[in-house]
Amino acid sequence: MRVPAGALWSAAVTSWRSGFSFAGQEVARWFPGHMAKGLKKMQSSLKLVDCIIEVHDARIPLSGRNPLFQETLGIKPHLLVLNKMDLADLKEKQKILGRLNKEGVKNVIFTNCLKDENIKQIVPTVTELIESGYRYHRGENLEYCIMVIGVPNVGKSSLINSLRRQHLKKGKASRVGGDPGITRAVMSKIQVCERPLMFLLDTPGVLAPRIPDVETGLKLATCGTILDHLVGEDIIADYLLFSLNKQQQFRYVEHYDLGEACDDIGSVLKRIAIKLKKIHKVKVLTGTGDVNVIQPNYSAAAYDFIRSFRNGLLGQVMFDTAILEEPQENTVLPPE
Ligand SMILES: Nc1nc2c(ncn2[C@@H]2O[C@H](COP(=O)(O)OP(=O)(O)OP(=O)(O)O)[C@@H](O)[C@H]2O)c(=O)[nH]1
Ligand SMILES: [Mg+2]
Repeated sequence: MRVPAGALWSAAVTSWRSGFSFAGQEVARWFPGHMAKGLKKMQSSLKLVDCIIEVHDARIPLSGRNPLFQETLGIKPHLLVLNKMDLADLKEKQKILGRLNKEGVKNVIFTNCLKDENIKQIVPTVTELIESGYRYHRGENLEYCIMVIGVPNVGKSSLINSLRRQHLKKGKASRVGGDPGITRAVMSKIQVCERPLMFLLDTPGVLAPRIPDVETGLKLATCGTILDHLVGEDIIADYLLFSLNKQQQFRYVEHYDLGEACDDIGSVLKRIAIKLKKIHKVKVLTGTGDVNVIQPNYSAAAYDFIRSFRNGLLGQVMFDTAILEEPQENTVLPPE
């Protein structure tokens, strides 16, 4: 389905695929079992910890968090940091906070660790949470120890580095990277603040061993929390295109100079490949022998499409809009 350039911004919602076909997708194989090991180690470090900061991606504020965190680590004060706010469409921020509040998540801060936005709110919030906790007995202990947890690649290590920049004017202490699985083990304590004296424990990203549905898995994958090849870049690219069109986020059209928005991933990748000169020779066997045919490199185009999105070049998005629109238990619906 194609939409002419002139009608781009007013494209009717009904013009797009109304749903994404998840047929043939298998969630289970996306999740490596070894993450249980990280969680065990985190549990055993828990006695050292005064508070937990859970970092999650602000583009999926209501989905994809690991329920095991709540079950196994839920006994400590908890702050949810929704990071990468620069990449998220936060028009419905109040609704998001309301939903989280209903789920019992009362302390939430939106951050951008690349630009240190809202980072200064973290230490005072955490200090207050710890000191107001009924278990809190300061005694002789003059330092706070906080564990940073979350699914892979959401910015846990970046948050630690950002706090150090803000409070200590110090450089990186924890390795950061664009792929999931950069932090491999629960690390030793890293100081992030002098007054109060605060240490953070970095941890490896841990995905839920079971996710509730394929769409949640695809949201996590599109945000870069699952290694791309486990899901398939073609599928991630298609889900991304579906989501961008559904949200009428058409920045990709301009970015790749496509002229018009389109809901068909094959055509979009073909045009991206040609635009970026990502083409390759493929041998085709014909009746008269082998012929070299020049073809668009769809994988290279999908790679660029996904990376550009993750680097914020294709605009801000909110993957959980549909969840926000679901009627709530206490919502009184108007009479028909
Ligand atoms: N746009 C944007 N990118 C961010 C932000 N915070 C972190 N990143 C990027 O996200 C990627 C992952 O950051 P990390 O800090 O390594 O994430 P992590 O959660 O420690 O990842 P693992 O150790 O693999 O679980 C890196 O490329 C960071 O530069 C942010 O606020 N905005
Ligand atoms: Mg890390």
